[in-house]
Amino acid sequence: ELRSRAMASRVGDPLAAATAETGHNANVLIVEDRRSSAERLAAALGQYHCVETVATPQEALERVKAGDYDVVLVSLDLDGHDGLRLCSQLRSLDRTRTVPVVMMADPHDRARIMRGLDLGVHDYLVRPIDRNELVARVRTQVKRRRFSHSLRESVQVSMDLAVTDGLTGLHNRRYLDSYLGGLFSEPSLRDRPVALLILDIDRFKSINDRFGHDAGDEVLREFATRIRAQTRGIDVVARFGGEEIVVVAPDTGLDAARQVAERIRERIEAAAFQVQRGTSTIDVTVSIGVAARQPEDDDPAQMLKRADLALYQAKQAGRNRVVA
Ligand code: GH3
Ligand code: MG
Ligand code: MG
Ligand code: MG
Repeated sequence: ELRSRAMASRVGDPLAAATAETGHNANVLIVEDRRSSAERLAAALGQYHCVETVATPQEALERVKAGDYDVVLVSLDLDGHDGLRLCSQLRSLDRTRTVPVVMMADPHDRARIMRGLDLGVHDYLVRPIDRNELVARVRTQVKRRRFSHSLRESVQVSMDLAVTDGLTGLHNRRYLDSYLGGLFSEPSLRDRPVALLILDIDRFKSINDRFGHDAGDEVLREFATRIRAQTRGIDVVARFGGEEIVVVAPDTGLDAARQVAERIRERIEAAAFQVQRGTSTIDVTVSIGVAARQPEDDDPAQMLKRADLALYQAKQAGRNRVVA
């Protein structure tokens, strides 16, 4: 057990506030079975963080489900285990999906690194791992995670039925409005970059007409699931209207948001939607409007308007595209 100090990680705590600023004093889990490598990583990060090391995916999952980690580093070269599978599990389990994951891989392993990024893994390090790069990348993930915590707490909305959409399980409009309001009214958040995506299924009325309203509902649920799989834990995904979904991405600029949107667009188009227990297969495409907060924005309305205009342009230009 390498964890030496019990770190306070709650927002409102002076230590946590300092951590949010510096990205230090975090809880880091290293999943690495090469002893010398694990020791080197722990020594480098141990100067700034509480570090624990485990050697197998099973142990890693147990720890992450039970504990409060800010970052998990996963070796893709575990003996007899699939590190990528662990990354995928960490990204998909409700209990763990908000924890940033960083892969560690050999340079010849580009293909698996790419697959990991596709799975939503946040970052990666190529061996031999440079000490400074290691520290910097971990710090970035810690800051991002702490920022999202403070975001949620300062906005003061809880996950309950009043703020959850019954069909998709996403946040509802009410949550979205409250969250967006917080981003603009909370002094500590006002200067942060924020991006917003509005996603609208193309020709959804004709899907309802051809396959029925229940099949349409199934498409909406799968649409929501695919969007969630392509976004980070800290992004807020909300049902905006009938078949429109909004993604709010904190600490994200316009270019990065455009890339996220393009990735989602591809994922919707790439595989047909199976509905009615696999008896119907429906090709679905989505149009996406993207906007980023601008310094002169006083409230969310302007940003929403720009995203909505971009969506309109995407529809006008022929659908199945991203406009930012
Ligand atoms: P486009 O966006 O490409 O312009 O065409 P569209 O056919 O998707 O047009 P529009 O966005 O105006 O229509 C959305 C349709 O979505 C209208 C409504 O019948 C349907 N819809 C809205 N909410 C639901 C829902 O909860 N379930 C189902 N099945 N359909 C819904
Ligand atoms: Mg619509
Ligand atoms: Mg519309
Ligand atoms: Mg539509």
